[in-house]
Amino acid sequence: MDYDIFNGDADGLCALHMLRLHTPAQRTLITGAKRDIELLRRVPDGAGSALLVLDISLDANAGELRRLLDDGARVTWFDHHAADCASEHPRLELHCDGAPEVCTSILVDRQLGGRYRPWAVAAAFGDNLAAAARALADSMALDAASTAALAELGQTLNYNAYGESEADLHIAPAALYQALHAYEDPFEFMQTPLYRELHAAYRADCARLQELQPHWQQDGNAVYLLPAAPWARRGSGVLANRLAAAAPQAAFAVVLTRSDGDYLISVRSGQPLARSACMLCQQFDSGGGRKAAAGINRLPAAELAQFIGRFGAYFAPDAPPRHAS
Ligand SMILES: [Mn+2]
Repeated sequence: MDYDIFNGDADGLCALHMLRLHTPAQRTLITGAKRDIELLRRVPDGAGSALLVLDISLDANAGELRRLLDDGARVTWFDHHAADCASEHPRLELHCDGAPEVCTSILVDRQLGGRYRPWAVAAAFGDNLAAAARALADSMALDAASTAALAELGQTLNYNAYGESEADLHIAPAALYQALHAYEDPFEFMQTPLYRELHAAYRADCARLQELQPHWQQDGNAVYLLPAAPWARRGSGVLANRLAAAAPQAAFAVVLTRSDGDYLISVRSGQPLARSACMLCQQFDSGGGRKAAAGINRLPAAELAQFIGRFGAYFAPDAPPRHAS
């Protein structure tokens, strides 16, 4: 059996969409909420299989990748998360680039020579890479209104991936992929009732986020605390992206209360090269991510004050730079 394995956010969805517009195939889909990244463990057996893997960290799946390659699987992988464990293998084709200005859909767009570029523009906006998204839009001479519409599309698709599990999401990512895959033109997809409903739900959750105040702030950096509610679980990613867009030089943490009382944390660094978000998050169990955006999957409830203390010290203006290795 062959598999398309992808992150359920805008970047993962659009990357697969572009590749399957280019090379149509019906494969078993494996995906999930944004943080469901250990997806290769869901592949029972790699013997004779072709796997396309998009927008999930190789390092987070390194053991399972080894297992599937040993089974005999052929694997193609596009991603922009940590891939330090990557090694050469005759059946592994890697397109991994951790540069802060690329996302998986941009890597796919390069591979396809810009053939389905409007989807890459939407994906880059969804991954909060506005400058890269605008550069791509300019390369197609897209007008301002069309660019803004693709930004809304990317943000809405990205929003749909946030939740503690797929149960929090309005549309399961595999179903959303199948709905949008019927449309080569993103502007046609944006006219569908399914998309309009999703966009309305996104706007409703955004309205609730507008009312939030910081839980902690210092030196222009801030920590926001969200309650244990489905709207907060869905909106946490939107909030993090909006904060980062509004103050690009600052650092933010969005602390989401899990249904069991522990915390799920997203960290954004405004200085990803000098103070990478992942270097802070890796100090905690279940922490990881990229230089500009990283997270902690589960912080015990009792450790919130400790986290905020370390966050404040790490991003303080007079703290020494932390270079990511
Ligand atoms: Mn991505």
